[in-house]
Amino acid sequence: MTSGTVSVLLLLLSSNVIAQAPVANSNFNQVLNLNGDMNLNSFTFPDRSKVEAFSQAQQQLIVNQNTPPISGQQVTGSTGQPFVALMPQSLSVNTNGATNLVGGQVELVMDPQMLQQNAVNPDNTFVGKLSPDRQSWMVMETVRSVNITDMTVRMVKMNAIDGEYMALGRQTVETNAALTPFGSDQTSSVVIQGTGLQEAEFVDGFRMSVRATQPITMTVNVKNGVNPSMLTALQGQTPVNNYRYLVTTNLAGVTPDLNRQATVVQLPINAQRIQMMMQTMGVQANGQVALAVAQRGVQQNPGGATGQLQGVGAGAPAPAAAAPAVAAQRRGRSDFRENIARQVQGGTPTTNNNPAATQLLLNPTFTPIQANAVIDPLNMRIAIPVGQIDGEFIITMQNAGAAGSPQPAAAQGQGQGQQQGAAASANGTATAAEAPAAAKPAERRQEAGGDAQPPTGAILITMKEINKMVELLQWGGQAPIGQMMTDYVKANNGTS
Ligand SMILES: *[C@@H]1O[C@H](CO)[C@@H](O)[C@H](O)[C@H]1NC(C)=O
Ligand SMILES: CC(=O)N[C@H]1CO[C@H](CO)[C@@H](O)[C@@H]1O
Repeated sequence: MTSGTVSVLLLLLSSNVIAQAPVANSNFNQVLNLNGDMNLNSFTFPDRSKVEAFSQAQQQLIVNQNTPPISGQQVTGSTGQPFVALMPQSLSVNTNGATNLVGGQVELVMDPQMLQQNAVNPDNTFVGKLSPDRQSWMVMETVRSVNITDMTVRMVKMNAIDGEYMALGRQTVETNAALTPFGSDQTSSVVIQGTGLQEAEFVDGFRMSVRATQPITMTVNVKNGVNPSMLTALQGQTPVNNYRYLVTTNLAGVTPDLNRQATVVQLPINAQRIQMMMQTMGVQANGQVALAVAQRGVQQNPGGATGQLQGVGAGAPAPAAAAPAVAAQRRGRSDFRENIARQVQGGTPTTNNNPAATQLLLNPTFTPIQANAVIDPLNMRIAIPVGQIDGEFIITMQNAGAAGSPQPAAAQGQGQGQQQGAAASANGTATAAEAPAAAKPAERRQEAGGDAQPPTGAILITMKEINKMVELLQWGGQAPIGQMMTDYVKANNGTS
């Protein structure tokens, strides 16, 4: 939809709104009664925002307008960005601990002028709820409802409504899933504004959540194959896929003191592929594997030119700095050694001698990321925080014995683990025969065996869980309705 269409829509709407504006029956900053008799409680406030709920218990409610504590750009839970606020003030809702609400809703009124000025398609409007740590507006797509007749947006289906809410608009051309393409050029780059937490999701569900204090330009690309020589530092872990994610930013692996940056990367899990690999590995029905994320980070400049690097993150997000960085990353592994040679000789392949460009060599091997990993079974992703996002990422897996038993993976002998992992690896990657024998000492896992804790950086996933994920996929993430009907009819001798 063009902004022209939006303005026509808005013109039509503003006349509607005036005609149909509901009458306020409640005031801000007033204690209101939520009846516990399962009849609808409906409160309309002077700005036309509305709070509704059925309740199983008698409760009290107080609603206020607030100055938003964070900007409308800081959003988590959506696929795309950027976001803008569509209300001058946020709405805070407080009850005396009501958790027994039924069909709780918060309805916010979007400012038509803010919609128009920011060229936001009304189909791209959301209610953001302030996260518990007050760092982002959380968007929940499954509990979102937009009424483009009265220009309201709602968060629905809540059992508890306490929180702070804000109407937000996403400035993307796409509605619903707004995914970023893989690529290494400017057209597929994501701009992180550098004012808080922001997210972007790529076409396969690979997701980056970045909190930065300075602007960052970022691209993500996929690279075919995982060379066995890249796996020598892994300790029995096998790559799940036969490709790597390559993340490149204009910071090019340098984290200047100016930029306090933290990132959570989320890698999608192909449940069917993992199920098949687990079967190939001989994982039993009560067995499990440890999934982890490994990174091939950027080699730190041996000369340590950090003195000059302070400027990298400063000022405007320099596309000029990003371009040579991306170009350098695009060069294949064949250029790897030449590149080193050039640097050793003191030469530099970039035009303006930008210090960032000399930081782009990746470590030869993947190493497991040592941080707390979390599995998101709903979106089928593994999430892990990283301090440095430039480089390549892969998901690894390792047989972890029977579910609930002591964790044997960490106790495995290194050589043995290496061979087992390599032999069971996905196609196109190492086989036991090809894997270089003289592996560098791998980073030791900190946890010794003895309890059912997964090693740091890994999450345990059982055969049962993977089977459930595959079944969910087959039925579109829902209860298998058709199957249930068929089974029910069969159980009733076809008479139902
Ligand atoms: C959407 O807005 C129109 C106009 O105010 C109203 O008549 C209608 O009931 C609203 N729909 C819902 C589901 O609230
Ligand atoms: C799971 C899978 O596709 N395995 C194949 C890997 O490649 C070898 C030889 O190229 C095949 O024999 C396997 O069937």
